[in-house]
Amino acid sequence: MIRTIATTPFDGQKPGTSGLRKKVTVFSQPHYAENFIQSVFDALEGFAGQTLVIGGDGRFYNPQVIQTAIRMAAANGFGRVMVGRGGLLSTPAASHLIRKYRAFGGIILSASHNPGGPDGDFGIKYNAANGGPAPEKLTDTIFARTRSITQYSIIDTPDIDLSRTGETKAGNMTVEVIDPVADYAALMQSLFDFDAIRDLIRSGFTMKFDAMGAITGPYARRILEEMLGLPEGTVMNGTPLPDFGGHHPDPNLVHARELVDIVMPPGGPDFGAASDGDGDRNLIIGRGMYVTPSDSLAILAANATLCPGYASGLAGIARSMPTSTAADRVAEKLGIACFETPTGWKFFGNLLDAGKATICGEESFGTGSSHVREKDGLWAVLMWLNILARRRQGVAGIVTAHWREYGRNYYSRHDYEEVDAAAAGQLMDALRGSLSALTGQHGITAADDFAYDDPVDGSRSTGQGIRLMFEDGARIVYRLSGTGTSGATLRVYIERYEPDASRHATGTQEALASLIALSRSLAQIERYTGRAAPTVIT
Ligand code: VG1
Ligand code: CO
Repeated sequence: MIRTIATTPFDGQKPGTSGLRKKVTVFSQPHYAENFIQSVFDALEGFAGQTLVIGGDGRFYNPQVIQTAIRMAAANGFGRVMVGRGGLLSTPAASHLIRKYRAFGGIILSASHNPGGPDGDFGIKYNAANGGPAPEKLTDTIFARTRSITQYSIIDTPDIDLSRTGETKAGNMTVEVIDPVADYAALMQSLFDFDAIRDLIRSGFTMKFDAMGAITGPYARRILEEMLGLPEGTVMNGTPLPDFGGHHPDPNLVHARELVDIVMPPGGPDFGAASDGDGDRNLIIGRGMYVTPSDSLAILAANATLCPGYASGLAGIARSMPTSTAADRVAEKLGIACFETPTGWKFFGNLLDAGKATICGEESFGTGSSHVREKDGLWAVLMWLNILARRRQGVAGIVTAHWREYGRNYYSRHDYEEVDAAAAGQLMDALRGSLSALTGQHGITAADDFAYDDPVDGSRSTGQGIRLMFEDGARIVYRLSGTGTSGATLRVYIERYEPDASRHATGTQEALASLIALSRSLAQIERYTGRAAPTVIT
């Protein structure tokens, strides 16, 4: 039944910040997905007879690649695959399953927050036995393999029926179709005080959760509506659709407009949240209050002991380099370590495995903890609910009290999307070349190209973003996105610390105005990209 198919390498199968992401039109070329999956298997050792978890965010082309991945896992000698019913698994749920059932690893089919549909994006990422994204060493091996691949193995078998839970066979391999939500929901119940949240809801608390037509619909309906008792309709856009219903499933103020318009005005619900295509990001808003992801990380860390799963305290906090330093102040007060890693969740894995960090976060709407090895959208929502239930204070009250205690880190990210890739590269090169000249000007006390030395395995990652650090603690960071699929996206991260509570009510863009102007002129953004302003501001 095993067939060996001759193939030739494709250019550009280099995994980015989070797996390989390309247009569906690229992925659906004959042998394209097969080449990448075989390269993943070729880069691994010792999986014969072991378990592989497979699932995806339900986007267009998911059903086809799920079947291919199952057939190839069987041909390559895995003993069992666990697949979410309908081929569905959120990224954090897949991470949990790998850990809980001691799988060898997992394949997650997703391009996360990137748009879906026939003209949208598709993606494949591999997660290792710890449940986390493949570390750079492994993604480098996978990439090298994609450049020399000559054949792949696949079994000849009809499509597996993934519509019902239960066991069947694909060749000699067992295929177990599981409820995608059950194990994850049980994990959430073990971490958070569901009784306290139910009491809060009975007291009249109201919320909306926007699944954005993507994977978290079934998870949110089960947990928020069925288990916690929020009324039906709390979950909006709750059915995973191949094109996400036309949504760009990126939970920020721009793309989650529908939710923001419901929650922000007076008279809106008490709380609003959203998650992205694959369920690992979160947006948190309260009536009249948007919580920046960097603040959310700091607030969750400061209040963690209110949640049963974290009652004994945190070992440490980790944040990606561009994330604001709000969490650092919390770590300092708690007397625990704070780690600064490059962008991408793969860098948190070692810290979590070694027990050095308990809570991690990125400015890009990602927060998570040691419960899995991915960021986790619904986890963050439930942690906020647990904190709201215990503090009996609104979101705005909690955020402003946090600023009063720790000071406020005004923070914004400006994205210049789909700019010319060569021009973006030149802009970064020019900045890199001017680092020493910039030091000493405009109050810049240090400027570098961020490099990270992993404190656990000693590996070094270079070229992770250009940092300009100012004497008053402000920062401007520049980096190019590693998840886009057309042209380049320049991300500019701007941060300023304001300790004085009487100055905490300024609008973010206004508070950062002079730094924003400087971020544009120093990098000569308009000259290189032709753009006078960013396309997305968060
Ligand atoms: C972006 C974010 C990064 C995040 C990554 C994957 O990467 O900036 O913080 O880890 O997306 O998230 P980049 O390289 O485009 O800046 V997800 O939800 O897309 O898996
Ligand atoms: Co995502």
